[in-house]
Amino acid sequence: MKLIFADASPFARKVRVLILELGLKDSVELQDPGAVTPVSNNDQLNAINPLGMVPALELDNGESLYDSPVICEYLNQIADGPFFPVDSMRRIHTLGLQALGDGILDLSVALRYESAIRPQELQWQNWIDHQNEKIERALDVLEKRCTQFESTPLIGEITIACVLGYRDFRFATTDWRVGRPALTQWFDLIMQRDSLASTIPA
Ligand SMILES: N[C@@H](CCC(=O)N[C@@H](CS)C(=O)NCC(=O)O)C(=O)O
Repeated sequence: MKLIFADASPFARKVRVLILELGLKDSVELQDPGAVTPVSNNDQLNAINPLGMVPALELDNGESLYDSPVICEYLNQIADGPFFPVDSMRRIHTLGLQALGDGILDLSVALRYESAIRPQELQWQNWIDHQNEKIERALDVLEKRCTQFESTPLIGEITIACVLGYRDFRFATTDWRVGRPALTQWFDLIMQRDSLASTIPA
């Protein structure tokens, strides 16, 4: 299998963390296709994911899988892993937590493109403010919910760790830890896992 990824992508990090957690490191070749942005074109990536986004997984039979929740669930399935429980409500809860985390990432990545790529004269402060408010609200929900997170992480917890890592990486000036002591404590603990510690974006 081949994972098309970017070092800075928090969605790709989620998949890389799962690869390590599931002991699949030797079964997945990692390939960085170079710059991936909404305004770049990468024929090799487009052939695997028509949406032109990372991560994308190319299977040995030529089939491609995207996006990160689908890839993670596939890897968990082939390795018979514990990250997507079958028990119905635990499964729904962890998928919900993953959705919340992916939502924060979608907003954060869009804001990153807005500030790093979009020409300054086209940037829209009202839009930026509203995306930031959504993120702050979602982080407040995580502060309340984190005391009930699974003690052995499922896909939801892995996603949230990647969310907070991405906030540190790209948005360090608005520190998410301020006013969120429980989430800070939870993050310090989960970051002791090798899979997360060895994939910190830099
Ligand atoms: N829903 C997708 C989101 C992936 C995504 O947004 N990836 C970004 C990099 S972090 C990307 O490829 N952006 C290029 C683009 O928007 O065209 C997933 O979970 O994999």
